[in-house]
Amino acid sequence: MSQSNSIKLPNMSNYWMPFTANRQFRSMPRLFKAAKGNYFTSIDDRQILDGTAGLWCVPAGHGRTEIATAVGNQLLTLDYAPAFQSSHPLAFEAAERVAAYMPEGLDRIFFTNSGSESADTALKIALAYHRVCGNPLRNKLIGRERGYHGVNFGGIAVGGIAGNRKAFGNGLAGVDHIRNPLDIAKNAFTKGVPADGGVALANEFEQRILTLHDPSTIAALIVEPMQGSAGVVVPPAGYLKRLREICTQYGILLIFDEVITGFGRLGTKFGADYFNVIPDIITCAKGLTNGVVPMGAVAVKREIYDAFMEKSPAGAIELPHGYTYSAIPIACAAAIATLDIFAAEKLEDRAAGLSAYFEQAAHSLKGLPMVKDIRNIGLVAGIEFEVIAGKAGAMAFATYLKCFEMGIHVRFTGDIIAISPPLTIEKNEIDRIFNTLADAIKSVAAAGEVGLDASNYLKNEQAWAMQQSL
Ligand code: PXG
Repeated sequence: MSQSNSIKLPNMSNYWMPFTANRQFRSMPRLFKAAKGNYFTSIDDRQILDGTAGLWCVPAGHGRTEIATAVGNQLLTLDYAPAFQSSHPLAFEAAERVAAYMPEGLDRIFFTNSGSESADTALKIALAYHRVCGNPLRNKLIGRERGYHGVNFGGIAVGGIAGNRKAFGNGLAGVDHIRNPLDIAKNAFTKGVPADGGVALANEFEQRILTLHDPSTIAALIVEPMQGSAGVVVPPAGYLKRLREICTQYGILLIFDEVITGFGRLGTKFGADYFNVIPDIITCAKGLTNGVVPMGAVAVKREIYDAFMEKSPAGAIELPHGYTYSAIPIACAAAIATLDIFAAEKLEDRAAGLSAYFEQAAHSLKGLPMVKDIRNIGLVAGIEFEVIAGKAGAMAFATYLKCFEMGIHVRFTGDIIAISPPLTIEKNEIDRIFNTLADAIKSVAAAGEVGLDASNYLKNEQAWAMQQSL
């Protein structure tokens, strides 16, 4: 802590930070300057264990030279090729590799630059698919309460997190939501997948939403196999399978948003593999390039792609959609290098092998003060706190800050802490994450009002911030 005088902070006036309390951040900046393996180096030269794989996006660990070399070489060979009406060989190779990694049948790949763009792309493909098939009135989109599908207009319309929607107007018309599967009263502290209630919950889609709208008006249902951003919501057994059956029965496309669950997070390639339920469309991003170059992908069943190819007029652009940076060479290089690492290191199997140990460690927090529920699946855990009246979110935020002080990076959302380490995590590091988290929870809870006051954490950072504002 004595190093604070030597820290040179950037001028923080100009950068408007995403999903961040900007004013508060400037008073206690949390800055990283390097990363390697499972650790960040903070600006004051502390090693911070990455309990979140960045923002769920660095499954293979930080600073992978294979990816850096591939990207660097690619930049010096072909930096850019026009993405519309021309392309480059690596785009096709990346698509072939992604297709091979997808569940069987989802082998037509559209590239985007983020999870948000993947969600909006998938929704547009669903609408355009029904239109090209002669069903333009099948144009409603169904999401789920507490769902997160990024921040673009389509994504927030089908998304179900009120805070991400309320400031941005009326969104898309023709959207509705199925119920959220979280039932703490019934399932608190369940290890892994809750056993009961899945089919009944999924049946509500048919009984409530389809009855209300008429199934013939619904284009697609989009869900995350496991809701990540909403605080790790694991669906009960049978739920996704039943949603699949209902969608198939009524000709509704089922989209799995696998931006978080893709690339090994659950101990399988995709959530679809974990739950053994194959959707019509999968969206992904994040782990696709190990988080280092923005890239997303939308994988569609071949029949969907074929419908566009067969039914569009000859010579027409079948899907008037795409981005300047769709399949930009460096992203393709990064994706191929990442898939090579997954193949060589079998990271999905590694995650599966660690998941029982991780589950045990996560559930060791049961009984700590304020802990209301613990949920887990694969290498993901959510620890939900009791809400303190008038101070929603304060417990989780203070816990996050305390963990940061203690050298562990965790995520907070509302009153929930989420843990999702790189799949390269070691057992002793899993211990360290949960032991530190336990200490942080105890310390925050024991300090009462003082413990909940964010300004009592990261004093060193506050000292730097003061120096800057002088
Ligand atoms: N879909 C899902 C399921 C996501 O989790 C997106 C789409 C959007 O991806 P982009 O690349 O546009 O951000 C996401 C992103 C968190 C957290 O800690 C989650 C996300 C992003 C940042 C933080 O919960 N999910």
